[in-house]
Amino acid sequence: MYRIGVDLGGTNIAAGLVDDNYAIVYKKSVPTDAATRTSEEITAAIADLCRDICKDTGVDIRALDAIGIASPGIVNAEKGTVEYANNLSFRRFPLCDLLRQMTGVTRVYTENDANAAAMGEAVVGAAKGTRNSVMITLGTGVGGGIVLNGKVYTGFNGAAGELGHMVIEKDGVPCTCGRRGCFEQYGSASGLIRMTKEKMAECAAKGRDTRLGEFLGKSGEVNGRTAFEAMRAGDAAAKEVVDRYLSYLAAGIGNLINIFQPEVFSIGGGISNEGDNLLLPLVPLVRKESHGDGFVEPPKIVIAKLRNDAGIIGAAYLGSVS
Ligand code: BMX
Ligand code: ZN
Repeated sequence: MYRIGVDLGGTNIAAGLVDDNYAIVYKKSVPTDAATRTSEEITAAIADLCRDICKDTGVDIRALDAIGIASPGIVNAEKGTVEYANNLSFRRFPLCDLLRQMTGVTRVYTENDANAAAMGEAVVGAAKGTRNSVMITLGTGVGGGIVLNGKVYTGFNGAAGELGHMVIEKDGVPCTCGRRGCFEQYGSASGLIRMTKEKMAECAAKGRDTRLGEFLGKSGEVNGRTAFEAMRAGDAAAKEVVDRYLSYLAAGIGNLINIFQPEVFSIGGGISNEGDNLLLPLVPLVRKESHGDGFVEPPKIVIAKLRNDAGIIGAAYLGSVS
């Protein structure tokens, strides 16, 4: 039996044909074109992608057990709607109903992207075998997913688990959500990029030498790797950026550990590609921020396992529990 899991992002729509063991047997992606497409057009693109995947693999679309979609924003899984996703201009959008009509597949489910990723990690990834886990994704934003007793915790209205929007710096940097000082503004790749640029400007103003400018991306832009790479090359200013970033990450993760004490706390998203370079300095900082450290067994803090596939696998899993 096959399901299709769809990871709907602001830039790309990635989808995979997933088997009973939650392995992706075939994967394909298309651009989202979020800026120029309406919600209906994006849904039609998802339907086309599902049809393409079935055609390429010789699977009859009507024989699919389910389609699951991981979407950014506030998702109401019960209603099958995306209530609000600013980067996709979805507003109270009946995504599942429309996709049912467009594909003829009756079992269509949706969940927040990071919630789905957390579920994917819990089923076959870094938190496999546990009942209680928390995941954050360090990408454009900070996504969050809480798995309690084997189920994603969504709150009574579907809007829970927005872990990126807890304030860790009162009156800090304005966030797209309307608050100030959200974890997302400090823990995301975008936050790290902002801190890197600030440090470069500070060095330029003070006439201080830094090698940060030598580690830009292909397009000549600062990216999430710039500070880490310059630090590894021995640059002191870059180390200050990474240390500052890690201290914010530790504060945010420490808050979450104090609330949830999950068996596994996993970290995904672009920045998690740093692997041990991120984890080894981060874990002791988090321990210092964790209540009762030294007296209780600490949660395992790990890099997420499924990489970019977590959303697809978690979305496909939605169909088997609903
Ligand atoms: C934002 C929020 C979350 C999402 C997170 C990660 C929207 C549209 N998105 O905090 O729902 O999980 O970003 O998103 O409100 P990413 O773009 O970093 O993957
Ligand atoms: Zn916010």
